[in-house]
Order: sequence, then C-alpha cells, then structure tokens
Amino acid sequence: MHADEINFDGLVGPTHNYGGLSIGNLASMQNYGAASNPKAAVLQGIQKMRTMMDLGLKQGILPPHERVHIPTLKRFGYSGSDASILEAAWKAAPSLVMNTASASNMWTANAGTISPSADTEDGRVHFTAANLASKFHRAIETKFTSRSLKTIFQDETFFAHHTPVPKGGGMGDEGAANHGRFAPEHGAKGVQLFVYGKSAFASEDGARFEARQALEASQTIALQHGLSTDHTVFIQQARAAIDAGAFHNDVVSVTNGSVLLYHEQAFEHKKEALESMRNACAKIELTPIFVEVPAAQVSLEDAIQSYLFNSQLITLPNGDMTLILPKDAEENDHTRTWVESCLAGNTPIKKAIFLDLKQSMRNGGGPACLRLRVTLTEAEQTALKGRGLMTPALCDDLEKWAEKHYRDNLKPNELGDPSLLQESRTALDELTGLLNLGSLYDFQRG
Ligand code: SUG
Repeated sequence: MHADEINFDGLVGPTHNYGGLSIGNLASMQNYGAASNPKAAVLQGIQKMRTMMDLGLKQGILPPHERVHIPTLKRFGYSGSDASILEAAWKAAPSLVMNTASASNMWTANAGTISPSADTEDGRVHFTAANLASKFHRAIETKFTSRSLKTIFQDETFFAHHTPVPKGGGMGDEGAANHGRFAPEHGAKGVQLFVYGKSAFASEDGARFEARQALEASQTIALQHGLSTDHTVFIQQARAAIDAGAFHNDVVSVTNGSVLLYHEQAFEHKKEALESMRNACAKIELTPIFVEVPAAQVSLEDAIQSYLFNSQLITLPNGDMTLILPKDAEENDHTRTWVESCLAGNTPIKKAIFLDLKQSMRNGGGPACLRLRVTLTEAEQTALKGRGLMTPALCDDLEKWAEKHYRDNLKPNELGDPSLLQESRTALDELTGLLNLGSLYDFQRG
C-alpha cells in the first residue's frame, strides 16, 4: 500500500534559550548563557518546513509546549497566582525555573517512537511517547507530548498509543532519535532498527557522558508496538561516540529506504551490527546499502560539531535521495568535502541542501532532531485531527504570528520574568486557533 513519510516538525517555542541544561550535549554545554533569538529560531524552523514542501513532500507540525511550566513548579510546592509562583521559584530555585523554561520540546525526534502500520501486528500506527528520563527539563515533556499526539492521531481505528516506558535508574527512552527503519518503499513492510546506549542495569564506569537510551526501553517499545522479532534489530551505539558528544544515535547515523548512512565509529561491534541488519533485511528481500563515512575523512569531532549525520535523508517524489543538512556541515571543510564526494560517487544520495538552523544547532539540535517521522497511508492521513499537516498558507500565518509574538533576544537570566510567561501564553493561545487544536494547554484548561 502507498504511504508517505511525513516529518512532523516541532515548532520552536517563545522561550528558546541557551540554558546549558544538557550535559553530554557539547553545543548545549558550550553555549550556556549566550543570548538566543527565539524569533529567528522559529522562523528558521518554518523555513525548513517550507523547503520540504517546496521539494514536493508532505510536512506535519507539532505545537510547542507551554513554558515556563507552572504546573511543574506547583508540584515543587509553589502556590499563589502564576506570576507569584514564578517570582518565588525564580528567587529560591532559579535552576528549577530554567528547567521548566526550556524550549527543548522543539526536538520532536525525541517526542516518541512511531511504528508504521505496515510493520505492526494489528495494522495500526503505534506510538510510544518518550520518557526522556535522563534530563529533568526533557522528562517533563512526556505528558504534554502524549496529549498532543493523542489529539492529532486520535482515531483508534488507525492509531494506537502506549504508556511511556517506566522511568527510574538508567531506564531512558529518547524516542525516534535512536530508531530507524529500512524498507523498499515507505508503505511496504520494513525492518525496524533500535540503537541503544547500554542496558539500564549496566554500570557506566569510566564513561565521560551517560548513555541516554536503555536496551530494555527499546525492547519494550518493540513489544508493545507488536513488531515481529524477525524484522526488528537492536544494536548498540559506540561508547566512543557517546563520549565524543553523540548523545543520540541520530548524531552519528541516519536511515532512509534501503540506505544507512553512518560514521565508521557509530556502532559498538560494527561488523556484527551490520550483519544483523543485513540478515533482517534479507527477510523482506531487501539488500541494505551501507554508506560508511570513514573516520579518516570525517572525525567523530567533526561529525558532532557539524551534525553531518543529523541530516534528513529523504526520498523525493522522483525517487532521488536528498540530504537536508545544517549549514554547519557546509562550513566544516571535512564534512563539505565528504558530501561533495558522496554526491559525485556511487550511492543513491544525489543532492544536498544546506539549511540555516543556527539557533537550534547551538543547543545541539540539527534538521533531524527537529522532525518526528510518521509514515501514513492516505486513509491514515485523512484521519488526522486539527491542522496537523502544513500548507504554504499556514507557513505564512505562522510567520506573521511569530513576528507578532516572539522576542528577538532572550538571555537565560530573563526566564523568571512574568511578562515573558504572559507573552508566551498569548502566543500559544492564538496558535491553538491557527492549528485548530482546541484547548490543548493546561493554562487554557484552568
Ligand atoms: O536533549 N538539547 C537537546 C537536543 C536534542 C537533539 N535531539 C536529537 N539529537 N534528536 C538535548 O540535549 C538543550 C536545552 C538547553 O540547554 O536549554 C537541549 O535540551
């Protein structure tokens, strides 16, 4: 059956800032305290969605979460009016407020793991929102992410939603950033690839940075999505990659169709990992194409600084594969040279488009972080609720909306400002109207 892979991009929220909250994510750590430009960030994201539509692809959108998240501050004992809660918490616990102010929900590759209906036992599209257990500012995303996924993908005839993987210890699940798929075409049966950092119960002695994805979390998702074991592969991300700053697997590899583009040092036990992918693909009569980028040409450091692998590898309507990369990968001599040689070489990748996503990149979020891949048949697309699918006219409306509501300069030390909270709510209230999503936010529900 025909299906489209639709990228649901996270719209950047009005509090986008550089709070340095993600240890293990070098860009987030290095840019701590710098002034951000939320307006430029959201406009860059909208421009990205426009580019995808101009290429003839369908494009989806997920709304930002409300931030500062007052319900979280209430759970920490603060009470009174929302403005007084914010003021008191900012005075007593500024780090807590900063964690509830992050716009990190823009990186929807971490919103959840989605299995297309062609791969699942009951023939529905299955969703598990990520628990994002390893970072507090991200763990508070799960509840609202579940709500917005259940709102847009509401129809139970087509969509099944599961409880997020339980949190605790190292039981992290970071969603589609650690998940890939091989398939001859999007609508055909595929092989699902889960890349984990370690077992939740293994120690991390000597590790520089923590592994965020637990093997047991990935296994849980495969089970609850009803994936067949023959067509599911679990492989381990290389410790060297995590320690170099690849906190998610989509920083060192990406799949599309029959192609896996990956860094030579992306996987632990690489030979066995590739073999297990090849074997699973053989069961759907697919020969995977492994495009390896040698460390001698692009070091892990270059890969992580430029986000070469955090590109979207997409198939255009004419069948050509294209890489959607951040400009940073063009500015880095090693990665640009590799892209040029790849396009001239003998792989299915025929074109590269470089996008300015600097605002997101400074927090460690490239093109692929900003999108959640959902493969949907025509009937499943018809069942979507709200304005989940983008149009050029909606891009125009969102640009005007952003121009009106977003600041162009924001420092982390301004996050306790009650007027920022008010501005953000005004913007989001208008947004739910534009996206026809009803009263989605807690502040709208009272
Ligand atoms: O979880 N950065 C995000 C970046 C997520 C990138 N996603 C993928 N690779 N798919 C993270 O580390 C920084 C936020 C801050 O510091 O305020 C942050 O959360």
